[in-house]
Amino acid sequence: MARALIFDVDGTLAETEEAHRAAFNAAFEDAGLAWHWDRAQYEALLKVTGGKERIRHFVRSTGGDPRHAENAFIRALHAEKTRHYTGIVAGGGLELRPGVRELIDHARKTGLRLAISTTTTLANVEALLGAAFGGMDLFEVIVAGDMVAQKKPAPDAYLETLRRLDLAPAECLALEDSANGLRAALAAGLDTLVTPSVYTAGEDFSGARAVLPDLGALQAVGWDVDHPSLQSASHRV
Ligand code: XBP
Ligand code: MG
Repeated sequence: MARALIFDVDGTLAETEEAHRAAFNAAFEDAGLAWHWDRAQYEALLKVTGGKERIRHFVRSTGGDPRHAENAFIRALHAEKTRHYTGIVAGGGLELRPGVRELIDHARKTGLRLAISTTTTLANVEALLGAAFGGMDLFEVIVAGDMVAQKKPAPDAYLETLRRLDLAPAECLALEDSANGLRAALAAGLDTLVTPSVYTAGEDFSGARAVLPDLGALQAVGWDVDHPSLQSASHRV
């Protein structure tokens, strides 16, 4: 029986990655770099989680200037990217995915605890939750970005979330959109419900408890996150 829901952010709460891509490209332009990530390139780069890690991977895999792979350079460039991204989100540039608000309302009414486990920067979570819910208070635990040693697909963020909730994996359900996120949640011992997003639709979600087009589909089972019918293959997209 689930006692807490642990949400991923990017791709799960909202389709954020086009805003991230725009923010990366704006930061590159500001810095006078002749880099521009198009959708196809970004889809491949998303396999590397974390914006700073993604930039470093891009520089190294394209044989770029080694100075562009140094920590201080990447940190400064990524801070500009975060400034652009939070500006887009605070300006109302994103909407929650279908069913997200309703599931969170349902959780509050039924006493299910709420947490966030994400590789994105904490300021990005703050901007999104601020725009969508007026603040971060609904979520009693938020583990984000560099708060853990290793980003997804490592289980660190989920393990830290469980530690802070003081709950066992069997008492929680993870909500994810990507194979990297699913691997992280499974490695932490969590049942995981996947709602694929625009960039992750073709990924392998083996091991997920269910794969649904979006969280609105949970309405069909009365928002019962423990409902056995969710295990049915007919729920796969
Ligand atoms: C999301 C990410 C993040 C964002 C960018 O993965 O990998 O890196 O793309 O955010 P998940 P930052 O949904 O699995 O958490 O630039 O702040 O890292
Ligand atoms: Mg995600």
